[in-house]
Parts: sequence; C-alpha cells; structure tokens
Amino acid sequence: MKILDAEFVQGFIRMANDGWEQGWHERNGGNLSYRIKPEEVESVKENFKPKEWQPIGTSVPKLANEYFLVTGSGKYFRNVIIKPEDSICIIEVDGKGENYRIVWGLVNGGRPTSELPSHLMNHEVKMVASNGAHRVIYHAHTTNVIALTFVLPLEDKVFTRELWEMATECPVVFPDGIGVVPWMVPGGREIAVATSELMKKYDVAIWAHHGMFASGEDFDLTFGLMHTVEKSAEILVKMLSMQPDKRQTITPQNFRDLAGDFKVALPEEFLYEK
Ligand code: 2HA
Ligand code: ZN
Repeated sequence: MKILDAEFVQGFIRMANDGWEQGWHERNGGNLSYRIKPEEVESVKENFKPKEWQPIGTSVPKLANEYFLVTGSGKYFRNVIIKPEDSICIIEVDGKGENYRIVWGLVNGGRPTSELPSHLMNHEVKMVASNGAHRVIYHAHTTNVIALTFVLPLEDKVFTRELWEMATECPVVFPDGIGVVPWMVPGGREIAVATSELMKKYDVAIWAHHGMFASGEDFDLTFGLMHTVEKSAEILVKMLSMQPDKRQTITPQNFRDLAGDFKVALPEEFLYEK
C-alpha cells in the first residue's frame, strides 16, 4: 500500500491540520508523533528506504525496534496536508533504543522533530503505564494555557483544580490531573526527563511559557484531550478578564458527587479547600 493511502497516515495528517486550524501551530511550532502498530508497518514496509542511523540524544530501551510517524524539525503544521512527504517522516528505533533512522518521508532532507527526545521518552513511559494502549504524543503551542502560566502558580494542583472548575467535562476527561514543568530550554534531554517523569502520573503536561504535551491512545482522544484542556483555559482567561474572583463555581463536594456518578476517581489532593 502507498504510505499516503494508509489510514494511520491520513489520521495523522488530519490531526496536524486540525491543530493548525485551531491556531496552535504558528510557523514551525508544535510536533506530533504516532507509534505505528506492527500490522500497519507491514502494510507500508515496501516503501521504506532506510537512511543512516543517528543518535536520539537519550535512551529509550523499551521502544527498541518500534516505528514512529513524526513531524519534521523546522516543518510547518500548515504544510502537512499540502506536502506530507516533505513535512513528516517514518523513523525506526534501533535494537538498543539509542539511535533512529528515517525510513520514509522528509523527501527534501531534514530531521525528525527537535523535540524527539521528549516524544520518545513520553512514548516509553505512557506505553508502559497503559500496557501498550497509548500511541500518540502531541505538543502544541496552546495560547490560553500559555497565558495562564504567567499568572497562576506553576503547581500541578493549582492548574488541575482551576481547569477542572472551568467546565464540568474536565474532571471526566482528565481525571488524573495535569502536570506543570517550569520554564526549561526546549529540545533536549533535561526537559524530556522532567516531562516524562510527570507523564508517569498524568496524560497532560504543561510547559511554562511554551505549550503543552498530551498523550493518548489514538488521534481523536489525544486531540480531544488537548482541545478540552485549552478550551477550559480559554474560559478561565475570559473569566479572569471579567473579574478576578469567581462569584460561584464547582465545589469540592460537587466534584465528589460527579466522580461517583461518572465512575471516575478524582484524587483528593486536587479537592483542597481554598
Ligand atoms: O518548533 O514546538 O518546542 C517546534 C517546537 C519546539
Ligand atoms: Zn514547542
């Protein structure tokens, strides 16, 4: 099968374009990766032309021999739908989890996303935590969440609780909460380690003054998670723009009642009295 005809490739392209249309991917901002299923690799393998091995910059031994579809470094989400072969690539991880090689895509040269260490370390953590179910890691420059990182304390419990309060669906969509990484230099191993540490507990991590990382089982769930968190942040920004305090809100007891009816576990650490 031709690569661009494969359903997983079409889903990836659609998600990248949805993110562009949301306004989360100015210039070359953001990146996306998908851990390809073995049967999907089989279905497109005839098109692979492996290039040289390159160091990942970190070690992901549990991802040995896995294949990923990823956006290219310096490439624009805006262009993914127009020229996918130039904007995205498939990479193979070696048997030790230390090197990768491009096997398809980036036809005009280039490398996978500059955030490859964060993507792969998050994939490793989430694959283990979900028994293999999670396959998508998404980084976006979500405007309202970024704005909030200038006014809220950079604490998991504050972001989780404030974003839960802004829309009733939120605690159901991200019941485990949200982690916050303080400002760090992007692109390297250090921020990858900090993010993947939070991803052991959460499906979403905020990068202060930069954006968000989200993890999920498929494109719909992962995009939907990013969208829900960012929409909640937009409501909070609007609310704070009208007045500094809430007249009324969803209370800790309301959350407990919701948890019971919707059968989600909401950790008490987020249901503190303010
Ligand atoms: O430009 O978003 O974090 C890609 C990025 C780096
Ligand atoms: Zn970024």
